[in-house]
Amino acid sequence: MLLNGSIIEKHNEQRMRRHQLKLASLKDEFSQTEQIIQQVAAFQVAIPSWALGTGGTRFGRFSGGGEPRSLEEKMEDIGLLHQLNRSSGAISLHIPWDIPQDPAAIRQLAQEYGLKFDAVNSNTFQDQPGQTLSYKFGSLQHVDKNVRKQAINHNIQVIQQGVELGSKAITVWLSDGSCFPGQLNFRGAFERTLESLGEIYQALPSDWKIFIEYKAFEPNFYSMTVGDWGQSLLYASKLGPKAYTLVDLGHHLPNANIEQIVALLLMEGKLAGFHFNDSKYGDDDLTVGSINPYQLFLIFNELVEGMNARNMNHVTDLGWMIDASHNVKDPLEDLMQSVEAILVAYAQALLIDTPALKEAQEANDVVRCQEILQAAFRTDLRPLVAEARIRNGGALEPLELFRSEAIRTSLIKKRGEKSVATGL
Ligand code: PSV
Ligand code: MN
Repeated sequence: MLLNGSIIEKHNEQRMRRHQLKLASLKDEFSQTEQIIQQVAAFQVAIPSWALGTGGTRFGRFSGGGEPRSLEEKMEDIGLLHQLNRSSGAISLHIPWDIPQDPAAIRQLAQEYGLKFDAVNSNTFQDQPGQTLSYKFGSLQHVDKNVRKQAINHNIQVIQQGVELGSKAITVWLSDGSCFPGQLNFRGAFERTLESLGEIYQALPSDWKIFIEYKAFEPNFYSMTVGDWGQSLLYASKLGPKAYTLVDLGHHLPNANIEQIVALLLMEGKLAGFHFNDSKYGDDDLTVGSINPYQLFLIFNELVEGMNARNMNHVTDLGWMIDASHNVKDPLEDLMQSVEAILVAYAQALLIDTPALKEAQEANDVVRCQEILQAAFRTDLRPLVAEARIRNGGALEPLELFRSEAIRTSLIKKRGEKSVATGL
């Protein structure tokens, strides 16, 4: 369901005076506010098709009701999100959780909601009903060539489905690995995986990219065959110029310096983009910016500085996606919070006085370096993000409006208390 435009206008009018006051104060203090507003207004974050429903753990799943029952309803939800925040104009599909049965109709629907199709994701970490061979002991790494072939063919099919929708990249995340020492010959697993990825790479259209996502552990707990950024980069380098490393913020060992990883991948021209989320312990898939917003800001600092150094387009040259799971929050509210956190971190990174930071770095003035970074991080730039949103026709306070319009209640009425969205 989309809201009538007049509801958004009324909502904005009621809050406009306060907003203008806060905006004026920022404009008064900083010379670059207009530039930041324009850059934030252009920035889009893709919403994963698998995160519109309630997530769960192996201990249970507590549905909040009104979950989308089909790909069309998921797109309806993202259409609403995008109407409210104007920054969620893309969807990332996970196949076979969401197979577009009628690609032309799905494309038409996406156009109506103003959505693009971001990277498509393959799935060889679960066995599907009726599947011939099992992925219990891996997919692209498997010792049995037939299993590898099945997994390769699935990835090629996903590319073909993506082509029909206008996607330009496939993200491959493998759960392949081993649970016990001795189970796997590491070199053999790497070589088989590389060979399989090579076949998928050959099937990429000329204007497509392949994103290789790494993860330190889970579901395998002794080794992962794409376990860290070094291994991913090794695959990507060997595969060729269309292969890149995808960073999911939850896929590192505790305390990893993700911003440094990002800086070096960017330097090498091998950073694909992100699966944004936040975590305290592992792959917690929590709301972006809910646990460690400073880390998110430091990542954006490296991104802005690194992309500028390579003359990259902030909006189109990397893949910006959320990969989160919502166990206790309303998925749409959670996604609104995540998108807002990403935009705030981006805006703050744009505010950093880069020449001054460079100067302080050259002078080994460590104190000043910290002051410069934290001056930007501690400035409340939410009014700039809100201004970008309303200039694009969105709501000043998307979350408030979502609640005051009782949108979840309407969705429950329409879809029922017990509807279950596909995904994890
Ligand atoms: C794996 O943990 C992962 O991050 C991959 O991106 C999967 O595609 C996704 O989560 C599944 O929820
Ligand atoms: Mn991910």
